[in-house]
Amino acid sequence: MMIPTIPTPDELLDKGFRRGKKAADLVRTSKVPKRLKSKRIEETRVTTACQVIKDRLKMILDRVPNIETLPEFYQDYIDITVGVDDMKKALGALNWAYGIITQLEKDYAGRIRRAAPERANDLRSQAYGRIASVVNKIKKDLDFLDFAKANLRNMPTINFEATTIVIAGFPNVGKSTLLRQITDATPEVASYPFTTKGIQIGHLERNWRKIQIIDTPGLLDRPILDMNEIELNAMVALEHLADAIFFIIDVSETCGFPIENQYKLSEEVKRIFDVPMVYLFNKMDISQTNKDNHESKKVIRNDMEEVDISYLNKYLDKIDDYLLISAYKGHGVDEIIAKLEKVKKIERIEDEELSDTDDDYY
Ligand SMILES: Nc1nc2c(ncn2[C@@H]2O[C@H](COP(=O)(O)OP(=O)(O)OP(=O)(O)O)[C@@H](O)[C@H]2O)c(=O)[nH]1
Ligand SMILES: [Mg+2]
Repeated sequence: MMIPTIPTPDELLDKGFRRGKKAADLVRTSKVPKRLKSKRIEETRVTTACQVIKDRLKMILDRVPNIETLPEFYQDYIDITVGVDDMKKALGALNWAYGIITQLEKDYAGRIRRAAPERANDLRSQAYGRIASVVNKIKKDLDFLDFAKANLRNMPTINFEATTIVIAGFPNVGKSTLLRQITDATPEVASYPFTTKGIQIGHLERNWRKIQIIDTPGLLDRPILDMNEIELNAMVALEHLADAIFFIIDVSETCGFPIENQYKLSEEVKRIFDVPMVYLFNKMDISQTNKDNHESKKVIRNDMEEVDISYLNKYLDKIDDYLLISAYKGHGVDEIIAKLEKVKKIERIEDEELSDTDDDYY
C-alpha cells in the first residue's frame, strides 16, 4: 500500500525548526531596516517551521488513499490487517494537527509583527513550544501509520478486470503447489500447515483473456468469529474476488486432516459464497489404497496410475464438477486449465454504486 515514510515527532520538529533557522539566517544577512530585523527573523522562523511541518503532514494525507473509495476487497483487507477505524483515527489526528499548526502560524506571525522588537524572540519561543506540543500529541498516530505502512507493504495488487479463481481448502492440502504448477507464481510450499499467510496471485492468459488465480491461506472448519487474521485473508478473497472457487481436498490425508472434515468445509464455503465450485481431489499420486471392498471406481488416465478410489465414492456421487489430480506431479493440469477457461466473470456491483442509484430517486 501507498503509505509514504512516516517521521517521528522529533524528526518532524527537528526538520521544521532546522529549516526555520536556515530561512532566518537569510533574513539576518538581508537588507532590512534594523528595527524591523529581529521581528522579521522570528516571524520567518515561525512561518517556515510551520510550513515545513504542514507540508510533510499534507504529503502523508494526500498519499494515503481515502479508504472509503477503495474497492471493498482492499477495505476489508486493510481492516483485518491493521484496522480501518484505527487508520481513520490516525489520519484524522494528522489532519487535526495540520489545522492547529495553520492557526498557530497565522496567530504568532501576526503577534510578532505587532509586538515590540524585544518581545519577538519570546513569542517565537512560545510558538515553538506550542508547535512541539501539537506534534507530540500525534505521536501514537504517527507510530500507528508507521506500523500500518509495514503491515500493508505486501498488500496484493488485484486486477479487478481479470477473471478470478480462488484456490481454497484446508491447510497443507497443496494449494500453493497447484498455483506453482499452473502459473508463473512461486509461492512458498512446505509440509506444514499455514505456510501461506497472505494472498498469493498467479496470472494466466488464455485466448486473450486475463485469468488471475489466487492462492489463499488454509481454512479450518470453524466459525468465522474464531478465525485468525491469516484465515480471514482467505475469506475476503473468497467474498470479494472469486468468480469461481477451486476447492482442494487432500485425498491422502497427509495434510493431517480427514477427508470428511475437508468435505464439510467445502459445503460450508459453498453455502456462504454463492459462486461455482470445482473440486480438485489432490495428491492422487499417494492416494490411500482402498480399505473396504465395495464396487470399485477406477481412475484410468494415461498420465496416472490406476488406483482404486472407491473410498471417495460417497463424495464423488454428490459432486458433479471435480477432477482427480496430483498438483505435485502435474497430473491433471491440462484439465484444470480447461476448467479455468470456462469460468465466467461475475459482474459485481459494489455498495457504493448501489447507493448512487438510490440517489436518483430524489
Ligand atoms: N505427494 C504429493 N504431495 C503434495 C501434492 N501437492 C502438494 N503436496 C505436498 O503437500 C505439502 C503442502 O503443500 P502446499 O502447496 O504448501 O500446501 P498449501 O495448501 O498451500 O498449504 P498452506 O499454505 O499451509 O495452507 C507439501 O509438502 C507439498 O509438497 C501432491 O499432489 N502429491
Ligand atoms: Mg500455501
